[in-house]
Amino acid sequence: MTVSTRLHTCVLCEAVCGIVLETDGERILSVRGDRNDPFSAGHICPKAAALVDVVVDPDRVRTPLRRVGDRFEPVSWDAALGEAAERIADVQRRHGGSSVALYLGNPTVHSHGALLAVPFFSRLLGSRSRFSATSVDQLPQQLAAYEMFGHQLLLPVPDIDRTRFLLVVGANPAVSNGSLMTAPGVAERLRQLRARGGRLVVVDPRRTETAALADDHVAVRPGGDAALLASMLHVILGEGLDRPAALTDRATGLDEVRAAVRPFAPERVATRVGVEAERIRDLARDFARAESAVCHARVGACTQPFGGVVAWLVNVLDAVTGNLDRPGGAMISTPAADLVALTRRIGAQGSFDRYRSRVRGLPEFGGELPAAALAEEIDTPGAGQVRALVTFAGNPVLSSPNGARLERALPGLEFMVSIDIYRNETTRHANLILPTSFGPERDHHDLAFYALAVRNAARYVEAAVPPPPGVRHDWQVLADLGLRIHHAQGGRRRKAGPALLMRVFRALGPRRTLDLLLRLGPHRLSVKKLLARPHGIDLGPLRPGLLGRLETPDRKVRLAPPRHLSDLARVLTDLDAPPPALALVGRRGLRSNNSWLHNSARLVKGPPGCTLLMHPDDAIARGLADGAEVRVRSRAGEVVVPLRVTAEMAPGVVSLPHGWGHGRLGAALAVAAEHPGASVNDLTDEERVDPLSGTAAFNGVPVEVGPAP
Ligand SMILES: Nc1nc2c(c(=O)[nH]1)N[C@H]1C(S)=C(S)[C@@H](COP(=O)(O)OP(=O)(O)OC[C@H]3O[C@@H](n4cnc5c(=O)[nH]c(N)nc54)[C@H](O)[C@@H]3O)O[C@H]1N2
Ligand SMILES: Nc1nc2c(c(=O)[nH]1)N[C@H]1C(S)=C(S)[C@@H](COP(=O)(O)OP(=O)(O)OC[C@H]3O[C@@H](n4cnc5c(=O)[nH]c(N)nc54)[C@H](O)[C@@H]3O)O[C@H]1N2
Ligand code: SF4
Ligand SMILES: [Mo]
Repeated sequence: MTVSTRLHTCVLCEAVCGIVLETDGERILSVRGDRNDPFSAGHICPKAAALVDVVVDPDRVRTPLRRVGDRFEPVSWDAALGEAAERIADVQRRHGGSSVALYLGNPTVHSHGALLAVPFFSRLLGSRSRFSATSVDQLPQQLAAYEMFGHQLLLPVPDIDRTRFLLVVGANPAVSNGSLMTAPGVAERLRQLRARGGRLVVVDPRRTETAALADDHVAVRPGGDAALLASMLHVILGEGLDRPAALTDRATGLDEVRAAVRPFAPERVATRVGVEAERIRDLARDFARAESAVCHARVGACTQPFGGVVAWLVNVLDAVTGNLDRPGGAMISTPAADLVALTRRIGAQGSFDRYRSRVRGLPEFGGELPAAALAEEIDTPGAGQVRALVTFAGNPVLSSPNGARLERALPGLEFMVSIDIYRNETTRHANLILPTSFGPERDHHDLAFYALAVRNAARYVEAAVPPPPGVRHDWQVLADLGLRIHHAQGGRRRKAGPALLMRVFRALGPRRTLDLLLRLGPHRLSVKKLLARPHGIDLGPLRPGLLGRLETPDRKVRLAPPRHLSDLARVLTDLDAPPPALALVGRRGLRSNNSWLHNSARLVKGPPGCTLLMHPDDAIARGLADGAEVRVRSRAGEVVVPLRVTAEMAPGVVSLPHGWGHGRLGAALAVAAEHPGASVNDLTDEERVDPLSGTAAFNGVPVEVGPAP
């Protein structure tokens, strides 16, 4: 056996760690961090080893499968693609284009081939019923960027390597490894921030692993962030701590913001926020007076009832303190392939509320409807009902709010096709499963996450091992299925353009397409140039540039977008709402990746990952002991899970991770079935959304907890 080493990039999270794989040509034998990658410098996390496990997993789908009764049988690609296209076109003929829904899951963003193919695929499908993980994740941040900066991908990245004050709101980078902030080895970067005299403050109802690294932990009451940020702005603008000079001629709406935050005095919000007024005042003053400061908000800030307002106020806070678009504050990356320019060219700079979902009237964003509405669009009869579904790299049964309702709805579909590497809780409902290659089996350049990196960097790696025989790349499946659907629809003239572009893309392939984008990009790179520097290249620190790239009509930052501004009224009303006895929030585990790495034996071994965390006072009040099985109930449903009693939780708040709930009949995940856990999304409520953006409000769900029956 000849063993060689191949360089690759981990595709499991946003940190894009460079990795060195040992392979015998077919299999991967080991994974380690690439110390010569200038960006990740050898860092990896425990999940990286699971790359190997997925590649060789006996449960992986390696041939197209067709469901016959409760069983799945292998079929040829030709038969599978032909049948899928015919059935989709048939449903569309009978019920209209939007009767076929599309759901794109998180790993889509980790494959440049898929990212390039998806826009053409969507157009060829021709449906307004498009959904993705965006609306269970970062949508509020994209909406704020769209409204304030004119483009949904002008997402300011915290300059964590230079800032003097990092305020983390509803994020746990020590475990998640950073999100909308590509920062390999982020825990070390946070330690360095403190080592150079900077301050780290974490706002989270749980004393998280990140809070443990911080100077201060602010145990906010779930959903109290909007009031907290508004109050900080009240103090900063009221005490003249803002730096208006930084915004003169570059922003509009400061007076509206000033007026809007006036009712949010610290004394007024303290109860709702769960923090004393004096502490809010100090936090505001410290942030404003710091040499540089930046706020990093993520999932806990977005997936809650005020996610839209929070994302907006975060940008406002950075802006009025003079920290928007300057070193140590928030800036945009300058990636090798200019994603902002590319998306603008294809008309994808963003859009909001051009139409609404049929049943509940939730707003469209960027051509998509909120995932919280998917189940009701399937199970509510009437004109425009969704009758067929295409999923790509997603597991919405476990990842969307009230996944149990979605699960009940899926069997009612006339047809479902899933493009995925596993037969899991969602794809087991499909009539056809189309498998794809996986990370190390394809070339990789992180089109999406270099655009969100805390330092400009680039790396292009070639496939390290071949995909299993007969398995195709994700972009090939999207291209072939898209073109066959177009054919089955009768080759409509209206779609001649997208069909031609898809054929050109199919012929060029992602490598040559990307090469073009790199050559046109700001660093004038190419695949060849990147391959000559296989460990990746450093393109320097973030530079100011956001203000020069604004796409608002007047090229100014819109500090007070009307819809955000008026949504503050809801925050004000909420100040007096009584808290639920227990509010459920989410978390992530270091050895877990959303719903799909639990089939890796080495990641699931050890203590159970799916436990309910509860403060000792709450446990005593309910007579519950550490380790007991407890029943958690919400409006949507109930689950039974083991309890962990810990003072890291704020009283009144319990925490359960998502992505569990395996072992369901018909799924083929043998290891995961032995460590099933329960799905928190059988408790979360599809009716709870941030009404401004339509984003799922996973956090703050009222629950009752008692002994398991
Ligand atoms: N309660 C609660 N729910 C949440 C969250 C939360 O914090 N709390 N977080 C939300 C967030 S942030 C996200 S991003 C979503 C994720 O939600 P989803 O994207 O719907 O689900 P994942 O669990 O990421 O599932 C990814 C799927 O992609 C497949 N896959 C992996 N690699 C590939 C590939 O290369 N090609 C193809 N074709 N398939 C592949 C896997 O087998 C799996 O089926 O979950 C959300 N759900
Ligand atoms: N190990 C691991 N890493 C991952 C993932 C994974 O599943 N496992 N998933 C990846 C994905 S898809 C994403 S999007 C990122 C997410 O990355 P992060 O957002 O950094 O990760 P989370 O752990 O979801 O952090 C959310 C935090 O919000 C807190 N929270 C809940 N409700 C509230 C609230 O009302 N206010 C405040 N202030 N905080 C609240 C929770 O207690 C939690 O600590 O992680 C990525 N990285
Ligand atoms: S931090 Fe993220 S990118 Fe790095 S090894 Fe872990 S999962 Fe992979
Ligand atoms: Mo996510």
